[in-house]
Amino acid sequence: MSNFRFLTAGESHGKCLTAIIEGIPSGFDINPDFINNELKRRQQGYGRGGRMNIESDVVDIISGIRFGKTLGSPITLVIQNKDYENWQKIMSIYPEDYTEEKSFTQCRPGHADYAGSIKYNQKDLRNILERSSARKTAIETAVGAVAKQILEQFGIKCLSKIIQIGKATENFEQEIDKAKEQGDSLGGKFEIIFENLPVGLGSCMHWDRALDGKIAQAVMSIPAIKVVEIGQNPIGFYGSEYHDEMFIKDEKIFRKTNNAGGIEGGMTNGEPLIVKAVMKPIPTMKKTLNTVDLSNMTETQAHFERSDTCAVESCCVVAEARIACILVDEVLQKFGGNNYKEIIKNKI
Ligand code: EPS
Repeated sequence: MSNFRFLTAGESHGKCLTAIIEGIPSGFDINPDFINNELKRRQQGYGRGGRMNIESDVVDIISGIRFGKTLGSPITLVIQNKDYENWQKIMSIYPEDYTEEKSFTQCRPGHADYAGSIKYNQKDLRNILERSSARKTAIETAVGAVAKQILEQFGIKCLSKIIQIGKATENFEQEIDKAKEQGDSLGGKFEIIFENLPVGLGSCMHWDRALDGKIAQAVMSIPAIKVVEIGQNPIGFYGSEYHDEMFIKDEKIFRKTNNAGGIEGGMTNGEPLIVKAVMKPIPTMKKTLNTVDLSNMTETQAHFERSDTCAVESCCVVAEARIACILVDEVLQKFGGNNYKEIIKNKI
């Protein structure tokens, strides 16, 4: 049973992106400036493409908040797609507006095009691209920014950093410039830390309640993520080297290491939660790949449309948001209650 749940809707070049969040108790502070700042963070980062010059994502909160506080009712968030102005005819809901402009059949290896076209029986791959695009992560970032603000009211804070871009562990911009010159794309690795989590979020009692499992699902399902790690990758360690020994001082348990990344037995153990993830290079590239044109089953080159050279920094912001949504649900389950006052009392 989830306390905090949400549903999003919206196509990449449709009118807007929308989310309805349900399960937030009344009385929590929510500041739209914080959400907009997170949206800005997601849009930035070296290596982003032309679409980011068109959009300047801003959230419109149309329900659930009054005078800066949650009402306990569903919260509705909307982000307009500015680019929709250029796509109105192509994205029209009316059959009489049908045009072949911008439709394509040359599937991009690595994207959702091929499997999506078979699954949803679509000849025009735009019908798959529009929802599978990472554009939808803008509204997920807004939802995560609501979750983060609630977590902050429990003293829980989030930090993150980029560890690697392509093969580089420094001079990231140079690495991205090189890929751009070659019409190529680059992935990378990032790390996210949540501090000050209470002990016992998640569960060791059922597989689907384990916190590490929930986090892995939430991060792995972000477009282009291929690897999720919690804490230190344990490959090659002896057990005596890997596990975080426990000590006691002034009646307080402490550890000198955090290889477990803050989770033992599917539950938080009071140490910082450390999540690392690897994003693959974006599959839409000027340097096109061999593929098949699904309209006539002949070999051709993959479809290219404006894209990003590298979106690892943005992806990291999205992953922070996804993890925040999992954590806020766990925190609200643990402390219970219908309003801020009740819940904070349960925490103490
Ligand atoms: C994105 C918007 C998209 C892409 C990118 C993410 O805009 P457009 O398709 O109009 O250029 O820049 O999408 C992908 C990387 C992808 O694989 O679909 C955004 O808002 O983040």
